[in-house]
Amino acid sequence: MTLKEGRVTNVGPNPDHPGSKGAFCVKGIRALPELTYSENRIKSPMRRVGERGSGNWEEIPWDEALDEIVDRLLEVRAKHGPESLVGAVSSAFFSRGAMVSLLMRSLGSPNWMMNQDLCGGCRALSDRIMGLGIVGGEDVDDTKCALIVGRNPSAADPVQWMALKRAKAKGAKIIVIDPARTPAAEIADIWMRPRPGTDVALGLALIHVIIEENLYDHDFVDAWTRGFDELKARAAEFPPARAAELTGVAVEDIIATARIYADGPSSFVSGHGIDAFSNGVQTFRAFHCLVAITGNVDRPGGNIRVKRPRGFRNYIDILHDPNFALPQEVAERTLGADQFPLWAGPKGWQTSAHNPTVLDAILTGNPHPVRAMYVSGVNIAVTYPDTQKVMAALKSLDFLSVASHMMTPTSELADIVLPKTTGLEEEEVSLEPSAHIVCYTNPVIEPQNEARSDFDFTTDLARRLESRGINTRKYFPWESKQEFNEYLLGDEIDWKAFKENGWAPFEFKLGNFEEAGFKTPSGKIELWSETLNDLGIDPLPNYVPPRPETADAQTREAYPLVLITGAREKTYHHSRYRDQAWARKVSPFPLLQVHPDTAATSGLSEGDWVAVETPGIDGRCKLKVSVTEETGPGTVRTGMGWWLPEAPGPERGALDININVALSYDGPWDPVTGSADTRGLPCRVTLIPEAEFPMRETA
Ligand SMILES: Nc1nc2c(c(=O)[nH]1)N[C@H]1C(S)=C(S)[C@@H](COP(=O)(O)OP(=O)(O)OC[C@H]3O[C@@H](n4cnc5c(=O)[nH]c(N)nc54)[C@H](O)[C@@H]3O)O[C@H]1N2
Ligand SMILES: Nc1nc2c(c(=O)[nH]1)N[C@H]1C(S)=C(S)[C@@H](COP(=O)(O)OP(=O)(O)OC[C@H]3O[C@@H](n4cnc5c(=O)[nH]c(N)nc54)[C@H](O)[C@@H]3O)O[C@H]1N2
Ligand SMILES: [Mo]
Repeated sequence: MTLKEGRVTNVGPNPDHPGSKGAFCVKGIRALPELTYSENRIKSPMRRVGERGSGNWEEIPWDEALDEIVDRLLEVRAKHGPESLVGAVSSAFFSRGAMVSLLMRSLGSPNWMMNQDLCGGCRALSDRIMGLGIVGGEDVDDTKCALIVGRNPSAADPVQWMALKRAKAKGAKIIVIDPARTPAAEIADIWMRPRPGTDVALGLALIHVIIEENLYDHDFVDAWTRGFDELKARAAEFPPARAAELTGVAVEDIIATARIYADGPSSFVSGHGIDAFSNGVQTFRAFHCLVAITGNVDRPGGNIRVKRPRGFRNYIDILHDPNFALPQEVAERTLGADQFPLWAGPKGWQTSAHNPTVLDAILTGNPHPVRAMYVSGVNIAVTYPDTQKVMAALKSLDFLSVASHMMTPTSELADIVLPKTTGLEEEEVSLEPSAHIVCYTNPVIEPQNEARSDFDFTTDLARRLESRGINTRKYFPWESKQEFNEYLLGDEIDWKAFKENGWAPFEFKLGNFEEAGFKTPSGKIELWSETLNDLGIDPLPNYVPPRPETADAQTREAYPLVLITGAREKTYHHSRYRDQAWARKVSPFPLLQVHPDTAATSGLSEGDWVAVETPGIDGRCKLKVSVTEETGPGTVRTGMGWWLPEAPGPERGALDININVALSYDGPWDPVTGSADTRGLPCRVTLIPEAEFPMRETA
């Protein structure tokens, strides 16, 4: 950061940083300072005046805003019980996640939503069920083979992308599995283009070849895994020829990949493309079994188990710590815990709720009323599927408060809005698993206007609740953010040196399985999962045909194409930065990628405005056609997060150009995570008349 007279004038990369090694994201360099000094930032707490969503606000002091939130939450609680309160946040990877959950617990509610069912939840649960502990630990720098599955690192992760290019330059093989020809596919030695949602068959076929050709790591399998014979039997059902048929990939590519990958050391680089769909956990299980049987666990060039400094706690640990727990019988009533116990509730991954179950409870009062919501750091009116339903749910609440940087389609529906500090204005501690360091975010400037940090105002709310006779101390024992951060950091790292450097390395060992163990019933990596078996779920990775293939003939005819959503754009972070002129100049329109052959057969041309629809939901999303070979024939691909800050509220375009308008959140759901499909869906694309165009041509 370059500062002049207390103002950030420049943000640049840091080649000395052991995590980034000088790689940077344009959003960090450009969008973050622009957001911080933006005229569009929420300057002060605000109270709605007039109808919900009418866009009329009055600025009020913090004291008044927080007192009103406390009053209103307690009112709803008195009338409908503690469980009628729900929190919403993006995840528990940042302090705000823990804050939202702890606030709800203070009030006696186990219910809080996060968007990980739409993000990395299937990967995390597969990893956890098998006892691997490798999420985020790809050792790309030392690898001989990077197997990139459903990941587009050039757009989504510049640090990883630079590492992959370095590895390639040093002679590592790059293998990509992606229906789209991404920049990673362009530099790949082998690129396989499966039909969306079929990857599990590929994973099982790779295992098949590796076992058949005796290329697996016998010692590792014998010492540290359980269920190899069962996995072998399952993989035997997936010879390359069958997988080729199921996925559309060439037999030779499967065999060549298996041999290169088994040679290793190999690193499995996974992404969102095989996550967040109704067979996401089993898909990840297949690839995680591949990692395990080849011994690529916790060895250089493979997938490293997450290490941490002595005593270090992350935000999720707090949520699982008995000191911060709700009584068992209350925790068990988390919405969705009965159906998805490994996801929601006390035994669940992050203890959060199942979002679609919460939305239904809001709208129907079943299994009990949910009447008030506290939202911080998530824009659910854009980023959850079924935007109409989400907005109807938000509109129906008795009380909604939203903390954010800017007004969004979510905060437009609030009763109280709180202004949030940006990353330039607040302190944060985080673990960087792939670099084995803890990172420090230094608050380089004072908060603009009235902005405050999540820790600060949530703790303030907790103290106000305490003065009303509610014991929140148990959940909020820290007096300051610094005290909280020191609590997280543990005893190995010297706080002072850590703050000065901006990061701290720590001692760690590789391959210390004896000492570290595997957190499964058997204490080994479970290729065959006892945990899943006990829940009546297939204990082995299984193939489930994707939605377009299981649809009935009528649906197939009406929805002849396959839709992928979520392709990341360098300029935007989900729904963020949509008001920034530079970003809109680079990426002015919500695009739908269409292959030239599909364009020809469907009568579509470059620049056409179209409506995209999927079965089981009324909404239509308007997108602009981009004819490109980046996507395959029959598969159309789009991004996510589109809305227009300048459009009329409260929707601001979120019912028009946001792909989630055209997606259902009602299932089918992954049996473990409850994830709904956001890709691999049957869809239809129709031209729309000029009168319905959602935006002017010159943005
Ligand atoms: N610039 C930018 N960077 C971001 C974000 C952002 O919004 N903007 N968001 C961040 C977040 S939270 C996330 S979760 C990550 C997501 O980033 P990634 O993990 O890279 O995920 P996506 O871009 O959704 O998809 C990756 C690839 O999966 C492919 N894919 C789609 N369906 C399938 C399939 O069935 N099989 C296979 N094998 N591949 C498939 C897509 O074509 C795409 O190329 O990005 C992070 N980085
Ligand atoms: N169809 C479809 N839907 C998807 C996806 C997809 O691929 N396809 N991707 C999914 C994925 S992977 C993800 S991660 C989600 C992302 O979903 P969201 O997390 O909702 O996405 P963002 O746009 O990043 O919204 C974050 C909001 O929080 C505010 N904010 C940022 N930092 C803070 C903070 O520190 N405190 C507070 N209080 N507010 C803050 C921002 O101003 C912004 O309004 O979307 C999911 N939705
Ligand atoms: Mo995500």
